[in-house]
Amino acid sequence: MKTALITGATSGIGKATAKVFAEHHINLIICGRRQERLERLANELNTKVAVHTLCFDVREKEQVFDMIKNLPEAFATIDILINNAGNAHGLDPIQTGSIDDWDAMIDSNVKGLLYVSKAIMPKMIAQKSGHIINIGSIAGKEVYPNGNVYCASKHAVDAINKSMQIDLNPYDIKVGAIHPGLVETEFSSIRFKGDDRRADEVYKGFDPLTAQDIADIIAFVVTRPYHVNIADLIVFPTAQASSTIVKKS
Ligand code: NDP
Ligand code: 8X3
Repeated sequence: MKTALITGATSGIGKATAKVFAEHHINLIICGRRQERLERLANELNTKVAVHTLCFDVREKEQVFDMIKNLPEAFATIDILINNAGNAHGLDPIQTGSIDDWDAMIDSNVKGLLYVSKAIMPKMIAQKSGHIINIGSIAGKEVYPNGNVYCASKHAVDAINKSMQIDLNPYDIKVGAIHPGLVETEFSSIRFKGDDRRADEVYKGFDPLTAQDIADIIAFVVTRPYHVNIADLIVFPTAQASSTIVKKS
């Protein structure tokens, strides 16, 4: 049985992916900062697969390396890494954006993804196999008004994904990115700092993607034969044509 480590498994895309992976009999290391949510999910899934919880902030590099280094023997071999943890914080013009928001996005979406990858890549190299999926965004392919630093963080994920493909190529490690458009999760509630009325507006008047839609695609990607690597994938709801073009009723 394979083992997957999923960051950001307490909510949205990461949580849905953990559930779908359990259906595919993939053992799980589920990560996030909210321990109660991790425990609840582990209790739900541990009748199907082995589940280990890791509660840490991806921005805290010592924690990241400590947690991954000290995994119990049964979870020490990681076959699949889903680099999913991340969020947008704020939606402001660059000239009035909050430096704290910028730090949070760069530190979690970019540096956190790098720390987790750095802790796991040597294991995959030693195993001579592994599969890394980086969750980017359409915001990593385009920029949109007021998206500035979030877009920059996801452009960085796009660049890191391509770089990983090149640098890990000699080691037979599969690397790919999935770049969703609008997915209804806790994402907008976090972006708007708990203003759920504003968050709900984002998904009104069209059918947004669900976390389950992305999880099903991730499951498809990880269940291809080893010689098949889905390297880069943009996924929109049908109503969306770009970051700024969404057909709403
Ligand atoms: P959610 O807010 O529902 O989930 C975000 C997850 O990331 C949570 O589990 C959260 O866990 C975790 N997380 C955030 N910051 C940290 C941190 N510093 N340390 C550890 N974990 C962290 O949003 P989504 O599921 O939508 O987002 C998942 C990914 O998908 C993100 O990278 C996002 O940028 C990307 N994405 C989302 C889209 C959307 O429209 N929703 C579209 C394109 C990409 P906890 O708070 O417990 O730590
Ligand atoms: C999340 C989608 O359009 O808000 O990455 O940037 S968007």
